[in-house]
Amino acid sequence: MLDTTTTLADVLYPPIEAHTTGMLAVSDVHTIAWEQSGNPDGIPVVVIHGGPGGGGQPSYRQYFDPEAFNIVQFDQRGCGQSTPYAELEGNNTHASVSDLESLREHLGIETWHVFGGSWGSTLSLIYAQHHPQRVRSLVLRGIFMCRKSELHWFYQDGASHLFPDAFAPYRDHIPEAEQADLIRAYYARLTSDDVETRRAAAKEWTRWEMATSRLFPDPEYLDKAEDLDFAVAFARIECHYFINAIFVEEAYILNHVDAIQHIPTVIVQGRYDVVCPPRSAWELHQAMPQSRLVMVPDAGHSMGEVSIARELVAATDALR
Ligand code: STX
Repeated sequence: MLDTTTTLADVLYPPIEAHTTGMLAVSDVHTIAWEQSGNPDGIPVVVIHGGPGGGGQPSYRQYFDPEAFNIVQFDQRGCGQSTPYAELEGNNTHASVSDLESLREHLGIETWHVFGGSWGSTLSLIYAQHHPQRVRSLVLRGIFMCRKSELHWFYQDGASHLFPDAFAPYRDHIPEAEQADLIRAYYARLTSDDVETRRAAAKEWTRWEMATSRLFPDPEYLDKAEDLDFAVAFARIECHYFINAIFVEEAYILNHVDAIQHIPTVIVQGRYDVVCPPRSAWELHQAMPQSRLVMVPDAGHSMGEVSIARELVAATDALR
């Protein structure tokens, strides 16, 4: 039965502060912001945020027992507190994999658990495929392998059938002549020299994603799109990665799954996730028969949904 009385606070650990923060220069251009919270001597876990371009959040700390874990978070290139803001140069999947290694070494961590949802699942998987010996386990949510079919589903024709009302302003921001390839049309605007053009496009792009992230859309969540500082980085970086097919071959993750077969993996997937529909989680699980797939019957895409959060906490508790 649908549980409407349990709140997020009931299933998460209490809010905590970071005990250490820093900035790490990772290239001539980019510096990434990082933090540690929880127990400095605890079991290391790194949180890989979504988007790309979404940035870390204080609430992500609450998915881990703070007595047990040394919780590491960082903002990927160009977003959150990382600098320069919304920069696309030198911003790609391979750079993010390399940044994870730079940060791990900087913090003196040998191996860590890797926790990521949505784009965070994409990057977690590709990181593990490049550095399997560094990954103790994977806890993944809302699987996104960023194949053409997944991008077409969400940004062009698919999710639009379920959320036609939210899709209309996203589509109609683009003149009809360009609507056949919305990612391309948005890319042109998000990389325009005109700041107002960039901001207007970022707002519509981000609204579409926020409006569709939960089984029961949350108006507070939609406000994220009104925060144009967030939206510009989020939309620009996402669109840049997608127009470049995340800088890897099509179906890279499935084609390289053998490298990570030995890594204990839990997949938490919302049944009604329309941003990253369950087919990808299912295909990953089929390709990794030893993974555990938890299909959450009453949730969409967001880790802020109670039943998703409950399963994520159960998964990290089991690592202690
Ligand atoms: N992008 C999905 C994704 O990674 C296709 C994502 N969607 N929303 C987010 O991430 C935030 C929660 C980081 C805003």
